[in-house]
Amino acid sequence: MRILVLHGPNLNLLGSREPEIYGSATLAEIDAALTTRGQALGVEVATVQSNSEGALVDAIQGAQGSADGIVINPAGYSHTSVAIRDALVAVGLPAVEVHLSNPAAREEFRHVDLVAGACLGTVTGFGRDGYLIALEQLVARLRAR
Ligand code: CA2
Repeated sequence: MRILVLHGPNLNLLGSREPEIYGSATLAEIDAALTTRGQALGVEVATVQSNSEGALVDAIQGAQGSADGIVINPAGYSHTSVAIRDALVAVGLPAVEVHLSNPAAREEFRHVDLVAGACLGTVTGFGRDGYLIALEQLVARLRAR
């Protein structure tokens, strides 16, 4: 089983700024933890970060035929991107959305999430652990199919 993990814009900055909101783990540390958890679960994990909406859409389209499911933190695009939502619906792969912080407890513009409805579920507010929860839940649901 292969899982694609997608990180959206600015998440490459993790660990350098705003640790009180996003935690102190770097993206490389999160990716390493996902790879290790993937090995324990017996699944292959591939990770991609992009600051570009189009590149994220391309990666979602490219997952068709090469991955069984998607974990995605669309970051700021969560609140604006019809294109990412449409891509997830178009490929039809099961996806789980993750947010390090809890957008519902933050500014009002973060309360709108255009991507959530294209996902099986969303994990918010648990920092780095949210990615691991999302991976475990996605794998469990794929195995139950
Ligand atoms: O909580 C999350 O995971 C978010 O997806 C993070 C996005 C934000 O726009 C969403 O509302 C919630 C922002 C990612 C920016 O990441 C940074 C990391 C370090 C320093 C500055 C930004």
